Amino acid sequence: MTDGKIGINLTRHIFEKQREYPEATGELTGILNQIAFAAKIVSREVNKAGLVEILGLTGDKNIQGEEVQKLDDFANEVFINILAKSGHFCVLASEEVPDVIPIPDGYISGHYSIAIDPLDGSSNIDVNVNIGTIFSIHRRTSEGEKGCADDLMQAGRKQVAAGYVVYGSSTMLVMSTGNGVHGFTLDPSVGEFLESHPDIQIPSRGKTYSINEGNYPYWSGGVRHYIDHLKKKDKESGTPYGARYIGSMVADMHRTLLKGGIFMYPADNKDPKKPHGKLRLLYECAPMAFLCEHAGGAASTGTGPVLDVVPTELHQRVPFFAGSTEDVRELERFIADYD
Ligand code: AHM
Ligand code: MG
Repeated sequence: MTDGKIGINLTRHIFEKQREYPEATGELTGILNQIAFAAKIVSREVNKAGLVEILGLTGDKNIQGEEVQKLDDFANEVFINILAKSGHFCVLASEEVPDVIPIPDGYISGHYSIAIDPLDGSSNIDVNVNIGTIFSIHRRTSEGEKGCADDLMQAGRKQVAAGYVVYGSSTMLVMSTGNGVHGFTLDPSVGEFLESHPDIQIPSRGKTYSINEGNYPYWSGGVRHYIDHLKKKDKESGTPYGARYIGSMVADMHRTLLKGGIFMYPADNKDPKKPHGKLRLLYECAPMAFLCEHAGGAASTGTGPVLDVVPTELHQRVPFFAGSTEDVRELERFIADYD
């Protein structure tokens, strides 16, 4: 039994925020409802994955050359099906699909574009560790009946909304429409996302760093010196920092948003085919950067704001450093001094 006090749900939250902006059309409410609907279906499947043998590899490789797992396929299909037919979008992009995804014939072409990573952290699916969905929404810029790649290839700064869903010990949706960053937790008993983390603010400095340190020999001097610095004993700078790395960007960024610190996936020289690191600009870095900045933090490529990068390729990768502003600025200073 509860005391009858129930948090406001996602729909009411967006509706109330939109009332503060009389020019808003209300369309974002519909968009976020469709995302929440798809997320609930994926969440249900993630929770029972071990029971129904949906885990495991399909044997296929995705366009990044990585093994595709069954849950990736499922999440990809659910999100594309729901979003492409929602009437809100003119074109879609997904990590799992090489080209832009058009709206199927017979369905309305809407005013927005959306880029998604339907199930991020795929290496963690088989081991019951948090995974997530990331989304980035832009207003349509092209004219004509159908949308095109230009509607997706816009700087992150121009996003009208972005967010992620983390499938963890509970399922949470964290999003921003440019008016604060807000977190909602799925109450499975009523099937609603209820506001649980209003107005998330990243502390200006954290105490943890999050990076795949096995790549140390492949990083630039600036990144290596920065990590060395974080591990030195120095009362004044608050070091040594603690290390936390899950290997699911959504989970690592979720912790960073709530607790502060810095998450990093730098460029490295491990694989000549990936000179800019591993993470993708459109549906991983730009939406996370949008959330970071709107929560009072920062997100950088090491030399400038991630949100100012104008995409040149759909599946472009960029170095990524995000979290507490003072930590990100310090990293930038190391890169400027050593690289
Ligand atoms: P994915 O989209 O194939 O799941 O890859 C992205 C993931 C991120 O969630 C995470 O930050 C990163 O890969 C971890 O990479 P690594 O195993 O190299 O540390
Ligand atoms: Mg991914």
